[in-house]
Amino acid sequence: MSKFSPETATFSPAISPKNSGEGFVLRPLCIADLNKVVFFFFLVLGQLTETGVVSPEQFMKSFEHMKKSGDYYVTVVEDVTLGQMVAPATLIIEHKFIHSCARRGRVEDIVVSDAHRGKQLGKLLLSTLTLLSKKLNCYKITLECLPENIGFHQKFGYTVSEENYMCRRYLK
Ligand code: 16G
Repeated sequence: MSKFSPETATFSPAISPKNSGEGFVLRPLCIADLNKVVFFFFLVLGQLTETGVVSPEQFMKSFEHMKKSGDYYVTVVEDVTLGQMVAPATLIIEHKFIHSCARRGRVEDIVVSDAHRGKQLGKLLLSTLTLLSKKLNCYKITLECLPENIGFHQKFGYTVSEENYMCRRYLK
């Protein structure tokens, strides 16, 4: 098994996807979470943005769609003692025609529950998904963040792009 080499960020104490720290497990979101801990998934996402009200049927439909596509790596850190998801993040693989039909990675919806900050969980998620995008042969990986989070992402090799992020919102 190859060693976890995040390339840029350093961990102190050392943690990795296989050993995420005492009482924490990093894993994909799975269907069993619907009945178990998905409530906490939305609770934490609510610390990033508006989640809206999501019924179990809506959750299942989106989950199945993402799973079937094979391009969504919805990842969570679970506090196994509490049985709560405390940090979700998603890597999405976009398929292109350019660059010889290349793939582009996007990191989305990464957030660590405020009660669990300072445990390197955000670092672990971002390192893991960034490394995964490389293993999946993405030619680049991008993310959007607030100005105050630029410094954090730079530690993982991300740079501020010359291109501007433009957005037209349909919902607030
Ligand atoms: C941040 C997130 C983005 C998320 C958005 C939600 C990261 C790196 N960036 O930009 O993924 O979708 O916030 O905000 O996690 P919104 O609801 O205003 O779109």
